[in-house]
Parts: sequence; structure tokens; C-alpha cells
Amino acid sequence: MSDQETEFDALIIGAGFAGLYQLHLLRDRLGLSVRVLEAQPGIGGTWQANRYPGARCDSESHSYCYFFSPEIYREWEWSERYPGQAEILRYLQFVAERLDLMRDISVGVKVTGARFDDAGNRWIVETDRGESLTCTWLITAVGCLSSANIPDIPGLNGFEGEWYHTGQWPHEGVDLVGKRVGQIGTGSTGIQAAPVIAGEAGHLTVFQRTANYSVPARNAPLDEARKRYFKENFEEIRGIVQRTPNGHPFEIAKRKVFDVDEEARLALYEEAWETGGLRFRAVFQDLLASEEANATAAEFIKRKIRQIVHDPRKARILSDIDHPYAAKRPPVDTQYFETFNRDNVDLVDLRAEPIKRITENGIRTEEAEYPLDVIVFATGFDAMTGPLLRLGLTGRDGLSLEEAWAAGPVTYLGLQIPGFPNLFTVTGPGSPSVLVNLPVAIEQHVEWITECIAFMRERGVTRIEPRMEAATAWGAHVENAAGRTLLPQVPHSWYLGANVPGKPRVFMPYTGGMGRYRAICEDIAARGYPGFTLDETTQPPPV
Ligand code: NA7
Repeated sequence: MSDQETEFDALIIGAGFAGLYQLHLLRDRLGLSVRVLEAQPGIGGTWQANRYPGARCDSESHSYCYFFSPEIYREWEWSERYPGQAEILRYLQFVAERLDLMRDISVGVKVTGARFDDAGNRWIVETDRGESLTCTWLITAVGCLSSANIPDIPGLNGFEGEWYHTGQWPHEGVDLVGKRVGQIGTGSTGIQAAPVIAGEAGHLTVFQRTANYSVPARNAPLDEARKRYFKENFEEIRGIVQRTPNGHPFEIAKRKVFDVDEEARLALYEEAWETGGLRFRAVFQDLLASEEANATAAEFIKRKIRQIVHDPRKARILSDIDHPYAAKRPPVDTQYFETFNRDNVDLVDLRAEPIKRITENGIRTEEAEYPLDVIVFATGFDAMTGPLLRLGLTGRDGLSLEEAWAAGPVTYLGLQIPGFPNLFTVTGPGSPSVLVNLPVAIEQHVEWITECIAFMRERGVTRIEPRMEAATAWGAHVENAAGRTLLPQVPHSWYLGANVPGKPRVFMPYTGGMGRYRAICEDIAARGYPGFTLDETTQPPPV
């Protein structure tokens, strides 16, 4: 491919885990002409953008990777139990080179709009370089957590210090040494960042709106025996990640919380706390299904927080958690609660003293002004729909995605949108992806999309689009599945869109589990795509 070409079989937006694998399959398996458009200056998606101090994946290294190639799996060697941001970027670079992907990727090219041309049965994609590219299939691989949510706090523009969102961290890094840093947000990101920032900064003030659970990650270097074990047991590990509901390399226990007595239960929690990471959540089967069951885990963690944090005021603020454990994405940490024992770390309870404004000098709450040199917004993302809505997509009959989704996202399987023919959305809303170890979900989505395109080519189908009834039924199924869990109960959850003012409240991820979702998708493909309109009459565009 040369940069001069403008007509493609497929265009892919985004060069993270999803875009890279999608390029490989469409180009190398189906033989299509493909180009990937990536707005950032390099490949890696989330890991290109999230360079904040302490940025690390919460999935374990040996599962946070591709499984489609045993050779690639065995050739790469991870250094720690959890992969850090820079190591993930190196891994993706290695894969891209290994598969010779870079020649079909344009980095630093932002999609400014894409419109379905009904008569030509093609997508016309505009970029910020003034290009107009066309394709038959448009695939969004833009991630679920890539549109930063920066709260609209009055006065930010007048702040005389520096401020950064963790998801838009400068590539050259930020010198925090000796500075007074204020961090807003205590989600997974804030909980990773605070201990590292505290180690660099002169002083750190954490502004907490909602207290959060966290379990120690227990990160450590991988020894040679572990590395060998992963390579020698590739098939078994792949089997587990593809079978388990959340795509992680461990099984969820079959036992329920009240199957065992209190002493046994505490011993199991204690053991899981020592093991660390997201495995804690898997110690009982019913933690997300029953409030009573969940309360036992919640109380265990709150007690741990009170034991770790010496200052009773800080301990109270940090352990005053009122949502069920893991009903929000459960963070894992390295010395997060311990950080509040440092002399240079303070904690502000925003529920007791909400932020009034940002001043020239720092943050003013209803109680006090906190002078700061740097403000770090660890305030999350306009999740799942945000990255898609900002692409400027217009489907059939001039229907914009904003209009189509005015009341919340409507998709079939999270993979296609009514009114947007031949557009595929990897990890779209309505898919289980954000609840799953993402590369595992991504591989399934990308393979399903590839099979679908292969099917279309074999049968001479030129257009595929989900029927509105199928999408509506899928939305109802997603909502029902969520209703059987504790997840929709959290007031500020990004799963619900409730962290972004004005965003429609729709529970977006599918909670039915990856295994079930995989089976549903496979069944639909095997039955010739019921729920989709397959148009065999439209002529393909002239090439
Ligand atoms: P999250 O999980 O959305 O966390 C954002 C945090 O920022 C959370 O503590 C919020 O408090 C806080 N927040 C957001 N807006 C404000 C305002 N206006 N004032 C004060 N505090 C605020 O984002 P993360 O980046 O931590 O994690 C996102 C995902 O990335 C994570 O789940 C992993 O999958 C990777 P709140 O709880 O809303 O009161």
C-alpha cells in the first residue's frame, strides 16, 4: 500500500490490540486491501495514551496478549506478573514487526468524519490531512476507554500551574519532583498513580469523591520457571481464558459465600488477599449476584483498609465505601492504602467538602484552598460510546450516530449498528469487552468480523446491517443480564454512562459472560446471520 491510495476494501480506525489483529486477519487471511488510520503518533492505543505514573495493566501478563499464534505467544517474554505500559507497547511493536503490519498503518492521522454513500455502497472517510478515502467495510477499533472525561470545574482555565488528564499524559513525561500535586479521582487509574506520584512529588493531595475498594496486585518479576511454565502450557492457558466468563487465566470458584462458615470464609479471603489481583473476585461464585454475599467481601476489605491506614480520619474516609465490592471495576494496587501513611500525602473528602472552583493557585473546596503546582485528573473516560461518537459517523439516509444514539447506544451484539451498513465496532457498547480481559474479547470480536466479511465475499453479499428489532432485543437482553447482578446499582458508574453529565443512562456492557457471548455470536454466524439484513442486490463499488 502506498500513502497515495484512496480506495480500500477495508479501513480500520485505531492501531491498538484490536486494529493490529484486524489488519492481520483481513489482509493476510482474506487478502483484502486494508489501511489502518491511527490518530496517535504510534501504535498501541490505550497504552500509547495512558503514560501516567504507575500505568500498568491489571490483567496478568501471560493472559494480556494475543492467543491466535502459539509461536508469537512463546517468542515473547514478559518480565513481571502484570505488564507495565512501556512493556505492553514493546510487545505490540514486536507483534507489528513480526507480522509486517506497519506498512499498512498510518499514524498521526485522525479521522474527522465518515459517511456511508448509499449509491456507491461504500464508506467515505475524511481525515485531518484532508484525505478522502473510501472502503467497503469500515471497522472501528477505537477502544472503550479512550475519550478522556475532564470535569467541567469552574476556573480551570485560570489555573497558573500545570494540569493533565491521566489518559492524555505527555509523552515526554511530567516532572513532579518536589511539586505540590493534587490528584482528583480514585478509580483504577488514581489508585495506580497515587503511590508513584507520592514517591516523586514534594506533596500529594488526593481529592476523593467516592471511596473505593482495592486489593493488592502483588506484582513481582516473573522468574524463569514461571516464564517456562507459560510457554509450555500455552494451550491450557488459552483454553482457560477462552472458557472463563471474564477471560482471565483463572477459574471462578464454584462455591458460594454461605456454603462455608465464617472462619473458613475469612481464611479464603485472607488467602485471596495474599494471592492478590483480580483473582480476589473469583474466590466465590456469587459475589456479584447477592448483596449479602458481597457484603462479606466488602467488610473484609474495609477492615484491611482500617488496619493498613494509621491515621483514623484517613482510614475512615477511605473505608467509607457504600457500593458493593466489584460492582464498579475493582482496582488492584501496589501500596495504595499504605501511601496515606506517608508524611507528604493528604486526603480530602469531597463528599464533606465539595470542590467549589479551581483558583489561580490550586483547588478551593467549600472548606479550604489547597495550593497546587500540578493537578492530575484521574477522572476516567466517556466510556464505550465516547470514542465512537467523536468519529463523526453518518450512516444510511444521513443518519448521524449522535441521532441514532440520542437515547443511548443501540447495537446488535455490540458489533454492528442499525442504519450503519458494513460498519463493525470492535468492543462496542453491548459487548462484554470492558468486563473481560480485553485482548481475549478483542480476538473474538475481530475473528467474528473477519468470518462475517469472508461469508459476505463467498456469497456475494455486498451489504450487512442489523435489523432494529434484533438490536432492540439485544439491548433488552443486555439490560436483563445486568439486572441479575449488582452492577447497575452504582450511582456514578461509567458502565451506566453516569460519570458523564448529560449522557443517557444505559447499562452498556454485556454481563452474561464471555463464554456465553462467544456461543451466541458463533450460533448467529452458523445460522447465516439471523437478525441482520443481507443485501445481495447492491453492486459493489467500482475499484
Ligand atoms: P474511573 O473508574 O471512572 O474513576 C474516575 C474517578 O474520578 C472516580 O474516583 C470518580 O469519582 C472521580 N471523578 C470523576 N469526576 C469527578 C469530579 N468531577 N470530581 C471529583 N471526582 C471525580 O476511571 P479510571 O481512569 O480510574 O478507570 C477507568 C478504567 O480504566 C478502569 O475501570 C480500567 O478498566 C482501566 P466517582 O466514583 O465518580 O465519585
